[in-house]
Amino acid sequence: MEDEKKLIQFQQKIDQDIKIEPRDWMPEKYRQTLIRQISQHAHSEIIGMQPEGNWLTRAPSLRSKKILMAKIQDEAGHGLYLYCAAETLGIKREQFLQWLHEGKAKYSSVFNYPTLTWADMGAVGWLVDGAAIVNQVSLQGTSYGPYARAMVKICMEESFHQRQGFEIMVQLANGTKEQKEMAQDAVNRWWWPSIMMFGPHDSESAHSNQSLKWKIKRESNDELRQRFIDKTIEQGHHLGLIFPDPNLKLNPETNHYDYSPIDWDEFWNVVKGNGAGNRQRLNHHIKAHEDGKWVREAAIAYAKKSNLKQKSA
Ligand code: FAQ
Repeated sequence: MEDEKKLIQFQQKIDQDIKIEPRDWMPEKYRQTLIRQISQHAHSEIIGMQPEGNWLTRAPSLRSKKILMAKIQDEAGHGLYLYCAAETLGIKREQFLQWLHEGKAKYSSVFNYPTLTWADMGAVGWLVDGAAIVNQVSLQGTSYGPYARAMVKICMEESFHQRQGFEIMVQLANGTKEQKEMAQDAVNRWWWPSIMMFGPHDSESAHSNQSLKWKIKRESNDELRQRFIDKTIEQGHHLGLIFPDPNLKLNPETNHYDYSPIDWDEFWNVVKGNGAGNRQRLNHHIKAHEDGKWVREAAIAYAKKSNLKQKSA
């Protein structure tokens, strides 16, 4: 009875758009859903540094190297904000990483694709960050306070990332014949993985109904995917590049772009760990985590020592 009353009050708060804070009562399933989604979001930011890090040593100018470094550094910061938000739900960072390493926690499917050319740095920024922004702008209104506040800061930086990618695409699309071909090839390879980032169609999405009711998600996977497609097509036209979908047409009745069926077999194959880069991404993360163990231990020992000093002073 007590819990039922609490549940009704909880839903009333959600319906009134009052943020839920770490010390507030919350249903266990709400907490578990947040732990899953926020930690997976954090892992995506961190694993997402790898395909871009791949190009740091080969960026074509000092300017582009500097900008790419700043972008990757931002992604690390986003991972940190999100791990901190997830930790307010009573789980330690080390546990999140263990779940990732054991394959129990996911990260975005899109980061399992290889970045083969410099144009991929353009396509990732333009399309992958572009898709991430559409999703994250919506999540600024999520019902859990620490997650919503992390999103506000992240969104400001993501818009710079999207522009970094678009700038590369503009340069290549207006460059030599070879550069334009490189840009087109990157769009051919990154378009569908970006569309898939939004997750399964609403009818197949296991968590959407409850997450929308609790306002963890503010809009559905398909609504966000459609918004991304509609705004990105116009940008593609500006670049003079062609999207790899012959059915991409503005529907005068809906005023949205229609698109071809998504290859869900490919999506689930990648999500289940069988994409081109899954093993490499995870092994790299595990190795970096193990190699950095002594640094974490030294930092903790140093913090303890300086705490003791402060207390005795
Ligand atoms: N990849 O019932 P739903 C970025 C899973 S940040 C892998 O619809 P939900 C920045 C899903 O987890 C990109 N798995 O699930 C950047 C669930 O499995 P589970 C990350 C996916 O949670 C740019 C199952 O399918 N953004 O890119 C994917 O309600 C460049 C059923 O799906 C976020 O994480 C996928 N794409 O909705 C960084 C945003 N989609 O957990 C570096 C926050 C679905 O039961 C470089 N997350 N699944 O085992 C969300 O908005 C939601 O979690 C969704 C999925 C929309 C991703």
